[in-house]
Amino acid sequence: MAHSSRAPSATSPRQHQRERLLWLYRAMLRMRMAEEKVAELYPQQEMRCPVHLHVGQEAVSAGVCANLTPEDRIFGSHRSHGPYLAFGGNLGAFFAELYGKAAGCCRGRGGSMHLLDRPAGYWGSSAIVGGTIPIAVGTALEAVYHRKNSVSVVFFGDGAADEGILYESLSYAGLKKLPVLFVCENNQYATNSHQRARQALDNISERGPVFGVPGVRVDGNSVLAVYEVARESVRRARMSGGPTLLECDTYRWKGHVGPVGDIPMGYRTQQELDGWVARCPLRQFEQMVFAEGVLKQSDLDGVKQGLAREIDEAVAFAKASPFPDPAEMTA
Ligand SMILES: Cc1ncc(C[n+]2csc(CCOP(=O)(O)OP(=O)(O)O)c2C)c(N)n1
Ligand SMILES: [Mg+2]
Repeated sequence: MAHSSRAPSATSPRQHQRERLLWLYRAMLRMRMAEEKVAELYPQQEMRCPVHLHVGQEAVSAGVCANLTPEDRIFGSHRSHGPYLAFGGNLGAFFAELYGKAAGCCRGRGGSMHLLDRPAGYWGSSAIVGGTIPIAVGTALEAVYHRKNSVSVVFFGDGAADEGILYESLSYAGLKKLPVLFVCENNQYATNSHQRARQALDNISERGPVFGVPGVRVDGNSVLAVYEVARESVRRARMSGGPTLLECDTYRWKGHVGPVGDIPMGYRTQQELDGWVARCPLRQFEQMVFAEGVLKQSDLDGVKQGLAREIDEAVAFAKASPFPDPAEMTA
């Protein structure tokens, strides 16, 4: 848990619960608002990298990352803003990277699909589907070898479950009982292709146990459900109990790539999208905390106002920042 704090240091269980809930809400809203800002500004054509937005999928990154510490290592994919923004990612470095500026987390050379910021716990992302999965396993092996208390967490899509590298990685991690958390964000689609058109069975989580890796399937739109299963998995990994494969059912609201929706393309229906929008992870969370009386509207409004300021400042910083010096092209 990084962006605003480490684990809450509250005194009473209720206070502890309140701080935890506020952290989860802030993490989800930070992703949602930052990506909505990307979508708003993208048509200005100043961000020149492709963007794969994960609006609708925020509960996965938030619920998992709430269990991590700065010693852990996070890896992402082409749809990679979530874990960066949920954990240690700096908003100024994030926007500057999307604008290709020298102040970006990769000095403007990576763009949206190649975020990397080790001080922020983000050890890399890649446009090669499944590409970071074996790297996460390698870093977990290194952690064991050097007796570090680090867990490696890799986020990937259901499309990466079409790649052989996932199974090689599960096999080795299961054999060596490595501290890895494999997090599959199953949003049902790989570009425009439904999981049913690509895989005989809807059973990604069940593919872990054949390699000695426990598999858990969870409602990926419930931040608390994700938080609970990730907590147990991370705890086990830290105690040398080995890896876990989490399959989180969720849904992307925007098109595969770019800032807008894609229903007119015809590969999915408005009705299907509407069904998932009704299960918005943020809205579900708000309904739950109000019903239980743990947080009030004013608590959440305060978070929202603070983030709006933070995002505006980050965008202004990114726009005003210089481009990298061409003389450093090969540095
Ligand atoms: C090895 C490889 N094969 C194909 C592609 C083209 N490609 C880019 S994104 C994508 C779909 C990935 O789907 P999924 O893993 O489910 O992630 P999502 O986009 O749904 O988050 C594909 C096939 C690629 N980048 N790398
Ligand atoms: Mg997918």
